[in-house]
Amino acid sequence: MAPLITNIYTADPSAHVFEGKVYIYPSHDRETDIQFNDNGDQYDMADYHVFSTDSLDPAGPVVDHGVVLKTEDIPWVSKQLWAPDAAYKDGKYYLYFPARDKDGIFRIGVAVGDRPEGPFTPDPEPIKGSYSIDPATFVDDDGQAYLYFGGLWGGQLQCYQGGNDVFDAAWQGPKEPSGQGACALGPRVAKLTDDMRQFAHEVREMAILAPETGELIAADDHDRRFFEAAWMHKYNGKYYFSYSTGDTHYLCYAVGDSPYGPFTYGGRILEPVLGWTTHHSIVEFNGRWWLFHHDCELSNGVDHLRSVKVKEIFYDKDGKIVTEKPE
Ligand code: FUB
Repeated sequence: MAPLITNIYTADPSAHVFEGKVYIYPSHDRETDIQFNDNGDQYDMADYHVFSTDSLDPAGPVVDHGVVLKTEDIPWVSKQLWAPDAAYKDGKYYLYFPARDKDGIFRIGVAVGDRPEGPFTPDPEPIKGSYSIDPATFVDDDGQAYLYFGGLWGGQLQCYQGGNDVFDAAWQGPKEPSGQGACALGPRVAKLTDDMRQFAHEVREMAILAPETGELIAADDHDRRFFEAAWMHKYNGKYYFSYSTGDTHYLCYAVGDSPYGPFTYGGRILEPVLGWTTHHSIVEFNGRWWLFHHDCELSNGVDHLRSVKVKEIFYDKDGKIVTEKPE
């Protein structure tokens, strides 16, 4: 399958339908001479572009709306503009993005615009109480917005085992809980305030349960435990939380009855692609469901030079996500 965007390297695509078009909010990968490591330092992105298209079948053409936000414009940021997402509410568009603050700690910021393609003006401070990476927004049918986030290793989620306000620097780097009896760390969620710019309550950890036991997925279960790349969508009244398993390179999903969970592991959406990371979004467009993701084919396998792709996905009669159209 050919990349959807080829004029620049792009990754972590968050797709939304706004004004009848598909808008894509990706990371903008760039070449760097930073040494590769498992902390992800080589993912040294410095701005965001927004893309849009009218058509996914056939895919494109895709319009690049240019730079909509950059590091220099955000007072609290030092570096690493990682995977963003966007939301619409009451006539405004909101761009959520993770980045390291001046102390090297990942926080989540918000920037506001009048149009889906920006430009976006950042708030001067990150969202109070935010931490880690990969924000994903979800606006439920009743208009309530939620922000999901979290990522292990370079994403620093494992540094908050003592609570939302306690950053334990000793856990920095490619580390996570492990061993007999240890449960995987859960992704995080908070409702957003009506103005979409703050958390409406203390951040909560979500539960992803193994279907065979009803217990939390084990920390050592790297084929199924949450690593990063949170995404939420709703199908037939159920909440589908999807994510990457990181070092085992799968995209998986889990299903629940509430936006807070608990969620029960449901299966894989995408097998490993070329490149270390895998990250996605799922959106309905013209009555069909689409998986946006990335791989490193265009850069011949350079992990931090990725390209966005899209493919159709389906549901079987039990609501399981499948990649082939059911009979
Ligand atoms: O793009 C930088 C990081 O790589 C993202 O935040 C992760 O999800 C992974 O794709």
